[in-house]
Parts: sequence; structure tokens; C-alpha cells
Amino acid sequence: MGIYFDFVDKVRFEGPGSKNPFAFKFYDRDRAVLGKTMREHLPFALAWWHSLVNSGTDMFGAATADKSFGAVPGTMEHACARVDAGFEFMQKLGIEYFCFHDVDLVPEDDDINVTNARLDRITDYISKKMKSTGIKCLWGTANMFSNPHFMNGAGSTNSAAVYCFAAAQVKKALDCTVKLGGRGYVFWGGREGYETLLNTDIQFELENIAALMKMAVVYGRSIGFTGDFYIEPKPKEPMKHQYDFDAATAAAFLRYYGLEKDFKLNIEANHATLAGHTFQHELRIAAINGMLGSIDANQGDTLLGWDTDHFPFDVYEATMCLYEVLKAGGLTGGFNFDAKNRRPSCTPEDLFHGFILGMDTFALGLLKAAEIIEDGRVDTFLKKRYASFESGIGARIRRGEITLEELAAEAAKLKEPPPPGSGCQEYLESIINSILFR
Ligand code: XUL
Ligand code: CO
Repeated sequence: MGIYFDFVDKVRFEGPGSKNPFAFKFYDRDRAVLGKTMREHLPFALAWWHSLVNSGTDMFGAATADKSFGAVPGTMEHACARVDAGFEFMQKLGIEYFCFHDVDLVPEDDDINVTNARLDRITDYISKKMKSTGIKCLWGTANMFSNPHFMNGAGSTNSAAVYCFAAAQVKKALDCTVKLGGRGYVFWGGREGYETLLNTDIQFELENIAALMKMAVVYGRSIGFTGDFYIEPKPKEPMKHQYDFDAATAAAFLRYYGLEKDFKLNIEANHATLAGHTFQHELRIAAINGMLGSIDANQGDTLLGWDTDHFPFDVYEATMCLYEVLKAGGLTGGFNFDAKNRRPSCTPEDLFHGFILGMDTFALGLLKAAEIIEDGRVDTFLKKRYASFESGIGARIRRGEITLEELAAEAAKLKEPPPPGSGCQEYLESIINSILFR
């Protein structure tokens, strides 16, 4: 095994004043925040596909970054070189988890049996690396969107034969995830959606997707998978309408089909904004449904209407994210950098800069979210805002001990209600700014 990133030894915390491009300015892994270390609060993961596979191709142009790692692309030697490079990279950054799709790990063959044999080999190789480094698997998934046979969907396909291939990939990806001790298993519905109702039976397709998920749960539990299954909501791209539009839609789907005991949500920042929500909104909806599982940590671009997967740099958004996570008592999953360098950021150094930026952004978010909670003014305001439900008729409403007639009688007695009080949004926003920039 060679050394792939010889320009850096170990990325260390040097503090906000450091000008070293290969040092953390805010991520201080052993620093205690609200009773836990930063490292415990922020289980960061590398996304195999963006960091080790994606080489900057887009619809208009070829690769700009060299991800060959000294091997011939499309070979098992290349797959192994990626593992070596990936583990060296994670060790140098102190990243403790990784996430993968089946076909990120090995070249996909036309014959699924050949691909599966390759997966057996590569997961043996990865297991050894995991043992020697202590790096763990956050979650695995099956890529059921790239292969042309999934053009009409995977669980939502019109073809029973293609459905078998979707099932086969889920089965094998679960085998790999369990073999690697993954904390979770993700379903991102890449082609699970539609373009026109002229050729689509939504109900039929939803039933088939749910059936595939149910079979995955039964199989996963039978081979000892004790972690969470996740749906990763996204409203569009590649499909016009995607079934897992947002957290509320996915939560309703899971309940309707009886999957809520085994599934949580993997909330991605860029998917939230594509759905017309804030990242914080999606996290809150997941949390109040008891389904806040894991996070795909990235950032979109408000001027672009697609999934740009930037490395996150927006401290405000990261702060509100961590505020939700802290309030929800943490994640069962982690923070997966489903993020890629911009196409012209094409050097191995840029890959380090992306992760340093992302990890520092979330570290700052954690520090600032903890300060908002310790400061207490936002929480105090919120409690006061609903205070009329704490006693009298309000408390009876909350306890469900009152009828519509009694409420109407109360209104008649009052003739008109007292003013409900100011929402104080600007006051609250200025508190957040004063904490962010002190
Ligand atoms: C696509 C996306 C995926 C999932 C895993 O937008 O986010 O990379 O995270 O399939
Ligand atoms: Co994602």
C-alpha cells in the first residue's frame, strides 16, 4: 500500500487563529460540550461515492479530478486502491465512519453473480482495514438508480423481473452492511417517482415499494441487523415527482404501511431546501415523529434548483441543525458528508479542504447551538408564548378534557379574545446573531 496523501500527516486542531490550511479551526475532537465530547456529538462519515469515486464529470464535461489512485479504473485493483486511499484519508482527518452504495465499492458487471462475488472480496478487504484502524461503517445502501434497467424505478418498476434485481441488490447490500457492522441501512428513492400520470399507477407503485421495504426488514433482522433502516427524503431529481418528497411525506408513508418501528429518516440539508423547506424544518418534523435517525450533511445553493451537494459552510444553518439534534437528544446515526468538491476544486488537497470546512462548520454549529440552549432566552420565550395552555381552560384543552360546546361557551363569555401577543421574531433573531458573533 502506497501513501496517497503525502502532503499532510494528520489534520489537528489549531484554533480559530490558525492559518494552516490543513488544520481544524473549530473541530476540537475531545472538547466537552454539554457533557459529551465533540467527537461523540458529531459522528462524521465519509461518503464513498463523492470522495473516492466522483471525479467531477457533469452533463457538459469530463472528469477534472484524478480518482484512479494509481490503478486502472474498472478493476478490482482500483477498488482496493480506493479502500487504501479512503482509509488513509479518514485516518488523517479523524473521520470515524464511512457510508457506501454497493456499486461504489466494486465495478458492476453485467452478471449480478460476478458483482456479488466482487462485493464479497472487497468487504473482506475493508473488514481488515476496519479492524486495524477502528474506523466503522455508518450505513450502507444499494444503488438502484444508475443501471439503465432501473429507468422505470426499482421498487416502483413496471417490470417484475427488474423488481427481482432491486430485491437482489437490497439483499446483498444488507449482507455487506451487516458484515461491516453498519449502524444503518438507507433507502434513497432515486428513481422511485414518476414523470406523468398517463403511464403511472401511484398506488400500485407505493404498495410495491413498501413490500420491498418490508421484505428488507424481515431479511435484515434474520441476518442479525439490529440497526435502523432509513428513508432519505428528496422531492425531485432525478424524477419530476419523487414519492419520498419530504420528511412529513416519508413519515406518513412509513406509518401507513406499518414500517415505522424499523425505519427512521436520513435528513439531507440540500434535499430539504429543494423541497422548499429549511434544513431545520425537516429535522424538526423527523424529530416530532420519533424518526430523526441520521443526517446527510451538505448544503445547496439557493440560486440553483438542483442538488449541488456543497460541503457545508453556512454556520447559521449548521447551528440550527445542531440545535434540533441536541434538543432531540442526539442521533442514532451520524453526520455523513454527502458532499462533493466543486468541479474546478480538483486536487487531493481540495478533498481535505472540503472536509476541514465541513467539520469546522458543524463544530461551530455545535458550539453555537449549545450556547443558545445555555443562554435560555429562546426557550424561555417559547414557553411563555404558549403559557395560556398551562392553566384553566388551556390546560383542559391540552388534557383533552373539554368539548367543542364548552369551548364555544367560553368564547361567548369572553365576547372577544385578549390579544394573543407578539411573536417577537426580530428580537429572537437578534439573540441568535448576538450569540453567533460574540
Ligand atoms: C442523492 C443522495 C444519495 C443518497 C444515497 O441525492 O443524496 O447520495 O444519500 O443514495
Ligand atoms: Co444523500
